[in-house]
Amino acid sequence: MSLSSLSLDGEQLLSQIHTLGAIGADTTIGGRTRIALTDAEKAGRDQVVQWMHELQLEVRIDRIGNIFGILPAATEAGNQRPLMMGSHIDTVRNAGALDGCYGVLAGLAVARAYRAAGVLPQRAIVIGAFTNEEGVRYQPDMMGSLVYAGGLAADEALDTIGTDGTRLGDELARIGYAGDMAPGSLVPHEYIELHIEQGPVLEAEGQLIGVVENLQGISWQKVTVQGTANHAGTTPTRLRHDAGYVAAAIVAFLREQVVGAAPDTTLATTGSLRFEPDVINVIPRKAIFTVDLRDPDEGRLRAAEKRLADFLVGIAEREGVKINTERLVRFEPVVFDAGLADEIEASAKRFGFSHRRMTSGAGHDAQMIARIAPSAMIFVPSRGGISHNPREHTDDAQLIQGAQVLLDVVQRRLAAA
Ligand code: HGY
Ligand code: MN
Ligand code: MN
Repeated sequence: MSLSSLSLDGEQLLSQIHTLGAIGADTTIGGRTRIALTDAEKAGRDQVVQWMHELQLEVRIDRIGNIFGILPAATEAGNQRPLMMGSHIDTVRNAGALDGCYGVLAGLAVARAYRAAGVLPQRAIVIGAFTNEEGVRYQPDMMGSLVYAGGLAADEALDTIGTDGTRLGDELARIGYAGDMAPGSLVPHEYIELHIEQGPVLEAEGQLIGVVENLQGISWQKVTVQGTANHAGTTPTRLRHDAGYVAAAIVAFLREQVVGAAPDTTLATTGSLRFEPDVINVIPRKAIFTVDLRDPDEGRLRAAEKRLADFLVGIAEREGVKINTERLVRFEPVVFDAGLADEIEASAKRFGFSHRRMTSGAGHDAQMIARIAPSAMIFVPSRGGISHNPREHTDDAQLIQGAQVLLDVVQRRLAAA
């Protein structure tokens, strides 16, 4: 079968990645920071909306601030169930320029290919930029796509209080993205998300395209240890109720006993940890930290959560502290649409791009949209497997190759429409 007839403007895609990557640039340690609903993220949103207008896309914003650019179909019937692409443009702190942004801008590149050819697709094409995929300021992550897929009520999401004490709905209104479209009202016929792998597999194996078949389960908790502040110099160890020691023991337990039980699949991360009163000569009275557990298998993920829960009971008793946990996120593993995965693989083959089927380690909006439409993902390599880091990098040629596969898959899916 021949390759798709439309052509991708790779240079424009790379240029837009660069331009968006400069918004929220961090001049101290590099990278950029566009945490959800901050002024920097608003600036990123405004830029993407402007590019959507330049492509004469209809721009719609839903109640949780998800942004949609719509390229209409050639016929009215084709507007009913659009083909959706997209990702997110919010970032973690000191992020790379590609995570999420690549998928949104590649979606615009697909729309641009249709515009450049002067043709309308058989089915409407929608490019989405979902709100708060990273979940750094407001949990859960993938929030905008979760609301869109009906997994979280919009009103509940709007009332979410962030780690900075702000209310999500107030911030959304403040940045001017409190839309009126009902989340989920544009029901996608199918959803394809192009994303960097953010891991080491494709580069290590010299593969160009990842055909993502599934995505691992995610469990986020906030753990609070309440001990007793006391003098660092006068308090014998046996009399201590040291929240700092307990937190450190839990983090060590996660690596040794939880990951240790399934070292090839279970992952555990404590990304945020703070002590109170947080001074050098006072035994911490309190430790507040996060636990991120992941595994592609639901049974192993549950076993990991249980191991941790049992350890918390024991150490609380031994050390005379109180331990509370708050669940922040719990998403089961997701299997993507086999037909779409086959289509992606066939496209990579046609281009002669090396490829392999794989699991996504990171969470993505596709895992939420998979609740309402057949969904799949395309990965491109990440240099050194680095992501959530200013050093995040994918070669220009690889970025263009991924977008070519996206365009090819979209055209084939629409030709079958
Ligand atoms: O946490 C994740 O995997 C995603 O980056 N939100
Ligand atoms: Mn992402
Ligand atoms: Mn991310």
